[in-house]
Amino acid sequence: MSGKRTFTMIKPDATAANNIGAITKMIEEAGFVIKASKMTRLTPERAGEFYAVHKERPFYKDLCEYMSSGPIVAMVLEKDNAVADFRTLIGATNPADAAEGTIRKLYAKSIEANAVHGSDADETAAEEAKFFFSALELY
Ligand code: IDP
Ligand code: MG
Repeated sequence: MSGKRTFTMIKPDATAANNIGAITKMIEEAGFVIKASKMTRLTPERAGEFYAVHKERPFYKDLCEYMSSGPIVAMVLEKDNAVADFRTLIGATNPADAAEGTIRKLYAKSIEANAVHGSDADETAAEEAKFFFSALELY
């Protein structure tokens, strides 16, 4: 049984391009309810902690620098089948491979600066939500 929540960030390329509203509108129109939302900024160290699963990858250092280059908007989203449906809404990691009409196809700049994060499983969604929000905020 798939869970009802996922976690996303609107990434620095999309906040810099003034696309917070457009992306949030797509998320809401796709049926997701925003349960928590916070505009904030990561240090390179904190970005490294968030993406620790990728620490052996060649793009890790660049990714941490990019993710700390400007503000992000962290959100917890609710919908049936949230994780999988959100991955469908955002499209492939590389915008060149993303399906027409997806958030990354419309707004991503590159494989790295790809507009949005989406959790890959229910368990990681819960961990990522806790990375940004207190228990009181995750009602
Ligand atoms: P995902 O965000 O679609 O789940 P992951 O493989 O988990 O993709 O990678 C995490 C993030 O790392 C991506 O969203 C992207 O910002 C960056 N990234 C992934 N692969 C590459 C790459 O080959 N070059 C540069 N950055 C990458
Ligand atoms: Mg991922």
